[in-house]
Amino acid sequence: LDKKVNQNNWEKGSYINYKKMSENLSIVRRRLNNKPLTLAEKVIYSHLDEPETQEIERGKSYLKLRPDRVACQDATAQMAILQFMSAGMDQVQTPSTVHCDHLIEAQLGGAKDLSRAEDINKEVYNFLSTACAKYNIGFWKPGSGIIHQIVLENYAFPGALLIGTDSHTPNAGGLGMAAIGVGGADAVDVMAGLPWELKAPKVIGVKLTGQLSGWTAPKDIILKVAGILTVKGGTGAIVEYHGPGTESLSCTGMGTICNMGAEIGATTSIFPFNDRMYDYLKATKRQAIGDFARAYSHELREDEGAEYDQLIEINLSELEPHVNGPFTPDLATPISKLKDVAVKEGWPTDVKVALIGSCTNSSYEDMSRSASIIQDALDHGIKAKSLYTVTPGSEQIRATIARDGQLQTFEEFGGMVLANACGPCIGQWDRRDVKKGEANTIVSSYNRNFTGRNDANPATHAFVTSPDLTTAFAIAGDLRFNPLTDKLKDKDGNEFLLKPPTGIALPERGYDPGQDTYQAPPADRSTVEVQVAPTSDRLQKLSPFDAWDGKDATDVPILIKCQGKTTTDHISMAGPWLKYRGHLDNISNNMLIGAINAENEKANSIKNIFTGEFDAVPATARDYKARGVKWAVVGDWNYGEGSSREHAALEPRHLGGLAIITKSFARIHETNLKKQGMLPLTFENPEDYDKIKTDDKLDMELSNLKVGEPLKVTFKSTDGKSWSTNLLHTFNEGQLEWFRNGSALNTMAKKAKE
Ligand code: MIC
Ligand code: SF4
Repeated sequence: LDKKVNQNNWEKGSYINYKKMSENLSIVRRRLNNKPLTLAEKVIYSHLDEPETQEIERGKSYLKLRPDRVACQDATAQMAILQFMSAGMDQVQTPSTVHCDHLIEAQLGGAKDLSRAEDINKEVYNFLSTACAKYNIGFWKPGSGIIHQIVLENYAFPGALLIGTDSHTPNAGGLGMAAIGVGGADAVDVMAGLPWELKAPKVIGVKLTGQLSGWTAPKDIILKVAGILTVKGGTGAIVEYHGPGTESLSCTGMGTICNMGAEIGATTSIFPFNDRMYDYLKATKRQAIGDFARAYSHELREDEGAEYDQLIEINLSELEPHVNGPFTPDLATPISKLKDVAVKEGWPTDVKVALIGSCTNSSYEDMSRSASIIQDALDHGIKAKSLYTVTPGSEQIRATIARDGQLQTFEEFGGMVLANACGPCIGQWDRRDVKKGEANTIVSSYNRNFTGRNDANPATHAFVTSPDLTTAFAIAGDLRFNPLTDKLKDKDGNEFLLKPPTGIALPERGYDPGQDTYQAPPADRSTVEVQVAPTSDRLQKLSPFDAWDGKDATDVPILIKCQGKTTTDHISMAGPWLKYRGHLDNISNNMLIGAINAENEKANSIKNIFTGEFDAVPATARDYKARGVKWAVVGDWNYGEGSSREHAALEPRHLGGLAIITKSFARIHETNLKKQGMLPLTFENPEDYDKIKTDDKLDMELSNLKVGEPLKVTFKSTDGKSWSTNLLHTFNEGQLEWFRNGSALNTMAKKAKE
């Protein structure tokens, strides 16, 4: 393990440290009396900052870790880098990359959309590219592809620990890496050389037996798991796949499964190192890494007898294709039941648009399987009934399918090949085929389907499934279609059954790298200037938040009591708002505009307790702020589900919020709130949620806020009555400092001065 093997082909001198990892593991093993370990534990514990002294208890201890890398995408990198700049360092302390993928809107197709985006986002791209050059960060230009594909193709390696400012960072688990989604402030810590903190995850085992065949794809494994565990079932846990069934999955297929583990709230998902990963490393010009991983392979899988906190078994030979949705990714329906369920539920059955690609499903295998289904349809003289779009995951995939013919097949079918970017997945979609408010159905191979996400139309019923089924729906144009049993009519009216998809995992002639889209940091970085114009409406330098005044809080109004699902898309919508991701004050105008007010069941309409008038959420918050009144939000289960965007925490902080009180939180959002000096609190008795009236005011004994102890609060109603209850929190001592100092960043600055 003494060899010097580079982490990737782009950076010199960032070596894979299996030796250190193995030494750390021996220390931990000794301390845990040689208890058999899961793979997830091995990867995490081998990255401990202080393996000798760190307390280690699954689900309890806060671990201080040393990630190997950091990856950021353009929509979250802006805020991360703005925060890093305030740390005053001259370069990042951990190898980092930035990827331009979220800001490209789908309108006319790949090349045109890309050049339009380059024009519209010029200021932001300039900022990111100069900041990367200045601080020694690898920069992937717009057009290079989606962060998670670029990471899998270039940076992921077995046994590594990566944090990324995007919730689907776990995609790299397909290459045996623990890749974890975080908010920008967490990334800043690691870029600044501080250890990164994570509550020691529990481990959910998913044992795969049997083998996939026919219409069933890797995606169906995670669609099924999402149905079992639900959107909050993975919270605080790493999902670890194992068993003989893992051997038959392609590396990119395993990536798909790990990617969508974000939808069940899992910290990350991971597969053991196997030959399929080796083949993928080799195909992506990293055979030396594959060989090195083979030398360390005994630590790249679970120990015999390792124990899981929960175990799920799936027999792949019996697994049916699934379709999940609408509006939530855990509503799983097997294809054999879909027709009945759709009719019973009254879902629109016309499939208006079918979209394949995204970070979840845009591998060479995905593309060739879909192309094989389409070829079958074309051979029968029929084309797409639905609109059909393709987002290749990377420039390398695009160039390879252009060379190998799949791209032409998509176009012949009537498909539109969009830029190598997120596009419609994040609402960067100039959709024109239906009017706002019109109920309709779209099907995609993406991972998320929250209300209004793709096209900002709350009446759109979005379903997620494999690219194979998405393509089959495009051919039939109908959600009731089951390609396993239902016949189609060819151009002469003769019936035929589509052949099950076929496709190869890795291109036989190797990948075509396509255009060069990488910008390495220059040798001389000292003269690079990073520019943020004071007049910009897209970028704004940050000013530090105020520290806590040391007093208990009294008469805190409830800005909004949110009803039902409140995802990060409800708290800080993406799509049209992505353009303000670098400007805190401007983006704050979208704060909670999608959340449903429990008082009137409306979005973006809340009562101002001072004026009695109903107004928009951001406007009301700004009014309270102007009056010097701090406010709280009340929420339901799994508040902040979805994205890693820290804007969902920065905005309430910026507009004068103090506490967010919910039945439970999604992990990344809870940490984001703490980092920005907010108080994420949960009900000791979830039923308390029902007792709260929207015009109640709260008193909170903040001076009694202590680690591991509940916080006493009193709710006072307008009729003079009051009741007290306990709220729980997960702050540790260091995190309480963030609250007291006003934010984690203030704490870092304070420490730097000491
Ligand atoms: C998403 O899929 O919701 C996003 C857009 O990729 C987000 C990141 C963001 O909001 O910028 C995520 O998943 O973290
Ligand atoms: Fe982009 Fe969609 Fe993947 Fe998020 S889920 S990174 S928006 S492709």
